[in-house]
Amino acid sequence: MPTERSAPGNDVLRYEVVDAIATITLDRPEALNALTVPLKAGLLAALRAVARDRSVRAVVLTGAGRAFCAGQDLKERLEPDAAPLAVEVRDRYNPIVSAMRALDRPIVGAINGVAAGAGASLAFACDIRIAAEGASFVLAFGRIGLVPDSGATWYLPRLVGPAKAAELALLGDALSAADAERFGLVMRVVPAEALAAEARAVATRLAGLAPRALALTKQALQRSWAVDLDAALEDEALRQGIAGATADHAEGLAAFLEKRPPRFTGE
Ligand code: T3D
Repeated sequence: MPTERSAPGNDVLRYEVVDAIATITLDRPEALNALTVPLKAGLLAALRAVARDRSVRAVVLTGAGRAFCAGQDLKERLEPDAAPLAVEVRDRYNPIVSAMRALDRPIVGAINGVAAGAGASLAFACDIRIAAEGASFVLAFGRIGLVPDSGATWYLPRLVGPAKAAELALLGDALSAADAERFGLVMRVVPAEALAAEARAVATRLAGLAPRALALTKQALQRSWAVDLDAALEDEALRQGIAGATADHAEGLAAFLEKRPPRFTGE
């Protein structure tokens, strides 16, 4: 059972790979997993480790303790050597969101508690979210005179629609897990004690599917947001040509005809 920590010298993030599933845990529970420079570096390193490790077929992103992530660590921000805000966002937040989007494996967000500020943005950038009953999403940026960042203005309208996104972004009210499920932001809400198992079960299902088809599907869904229908139709045709040429497609067909579960290899 291989287990490793991701970023050398980083004690605020856990990275474990077990049975084709990488679990990334933000691990500063005393500060609600608020994002410091080392935590952001660790998260990016973990995502890059997944990108390199073809044995990983799905990722679970979660937080230690009672919160998922409280966004930027506001105490660190007051330190004299803190980078200017635009630089911090451009150089340390945006690469994480880009890496999550570019990763050709699905990311399941196990939202174990409050996801605030950039912590909410990280949750939005996951491909699927499952929430604990007490979890919530708070676009806390406005409360401290900032604007939503780390992809929140891009993801949120697409996930919950423009009206709800405007309400959440402008007022900064907390969206409960139950309401998040009602708006389709989370796939399922479960008791806190069931969250890890539930997220792992979804990740295990994903890990059993054809990796190439999943990667192509993730890309196609994201690309669809930027193109018109004609372009999306052509994009689907191209991707189907690629998927159709894989050994996994042949295996899927054979398994169907032989009435047995498929064994996908990623070939
Ligand atoms: O670099 C840049 O700044 C640009 C990027 C910006 C991206 C952003 O994320 S901006 C938004 C930053 N985040 C916030 O504004 C959220 C701040 N936190 C809160 O509003 C609340 O803590 C929560 C709604 C998340 C949870 O409330 P509650 O009542 O459950 O917990 P609490 O008592 O407020 O917090 C518990 C502890 O965590 C507390 O520490 P203490 O007093 O027990 O030692 C609190 O200070 C700490 N904590 C919570 N959030 C942060 C934090 N410490 C540092 N930074 C935080 N963001």
